Amino acid sequence: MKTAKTFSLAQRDSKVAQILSLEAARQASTINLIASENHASRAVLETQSSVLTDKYAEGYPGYRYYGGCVHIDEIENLAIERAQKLFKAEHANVQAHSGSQANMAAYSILLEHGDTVMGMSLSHGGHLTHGSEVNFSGKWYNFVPYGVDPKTEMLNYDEIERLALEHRPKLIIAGASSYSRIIDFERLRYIADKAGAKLLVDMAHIAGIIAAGLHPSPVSYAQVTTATTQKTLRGPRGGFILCDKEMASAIDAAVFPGMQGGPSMHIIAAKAVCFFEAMQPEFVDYQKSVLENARVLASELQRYGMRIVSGGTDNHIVLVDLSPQGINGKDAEEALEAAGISVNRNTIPFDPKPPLITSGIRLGTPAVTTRGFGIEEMKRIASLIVKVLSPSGDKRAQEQVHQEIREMCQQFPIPGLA
Ligand code: DSN
Repeated sequence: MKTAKTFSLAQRDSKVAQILSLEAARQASTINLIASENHASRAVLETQSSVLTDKYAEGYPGYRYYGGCVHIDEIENLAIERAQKLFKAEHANVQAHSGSQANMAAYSILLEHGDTVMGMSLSHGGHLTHGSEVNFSGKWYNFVPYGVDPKTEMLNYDEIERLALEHRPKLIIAGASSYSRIIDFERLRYIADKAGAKLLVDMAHIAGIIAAGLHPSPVSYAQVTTATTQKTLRGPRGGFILCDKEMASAIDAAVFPGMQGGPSMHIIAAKAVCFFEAMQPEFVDYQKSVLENARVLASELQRYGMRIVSGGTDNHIVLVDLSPQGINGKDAEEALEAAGISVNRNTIPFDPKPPLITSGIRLGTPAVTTRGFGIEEMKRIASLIVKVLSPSGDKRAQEQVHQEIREMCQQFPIPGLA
């Protein structure tokens, strides 16, 4: 039997190669304002497609159920050490395949099925795994949702405290997918302690901002912190968990063998690269620009008469209420997509419209900032969004905007693809 012949992707599977090149072209010519997305560096992309794809490594560094793990141990230890250093955590688990699985693992050691938990309502900005009834979290645990204040559209900590003292949850989970304000983790820990609950923080969206020291860190307040690496942290798609030493072995056992089998070592290696990149001084500059770009986008849209939920932003997210414009989130998402601007429809707090329609759109600045967009580009994007969503925003306007977007995109190539 001869050794398997080596083919490039294009030679081996032209169909997949063609779809990948179409997606690369789409990304290159589209302005990506999806708040949970980013453009990973070439180093991260390269690591993900490395030889580590081939390796099984059930277990943890120093005790594996497979031979040949010497370099695997080195890479996982590196990822762990870097995560611990970056977030000043006593312990890191870098094997969780995703943020949802990181949350599932954390719940599994903090809760029994049927226990009461408080989490931010999905319709107010929380995450699917924070108690949505269509998710395992809402099915297995008794979630009491908390939301934002109807007037300020910000978290009302007095109300959260009142609910916690009334319902006495075993756990409070904090963190959000479409909340644009600073989260007061110190206050939440105070509330959790007063109610006899533990605090779990899911910092997935803001992990990069926290790593850069531009948002308070939950790590010293939460008993367990979960996150993903692909959002503001700009790494591969995956999860990780931080906790104190005393919870380390329980968390590790909850991930493997509790929930997962073999770890994705190519992704763990890419997480190590991502943590390294996040330790560099330029990463702090990048996060400063992410925040500045979001503030400029929000204030420019306001200047054009759009309503920003909570009146502004402290992070990378800008949540726009389109009700005054008389357009729904679904139609806005589709019109912007046709003009080369990628966003997602999003419920706004107290939204009268269903989740597939919504009254709002969520915008985010991590991906465009990675491309090098600054204040001037954000002002231009705001004006183009307004043009597409205005009553005169017909197909012709969409095409004019698309042309401008293509030109802007050419000036700012995606670093990982360039
Ligand atoms: N669904 C993701 C988001 O877009 O925020 C979070 O997992």
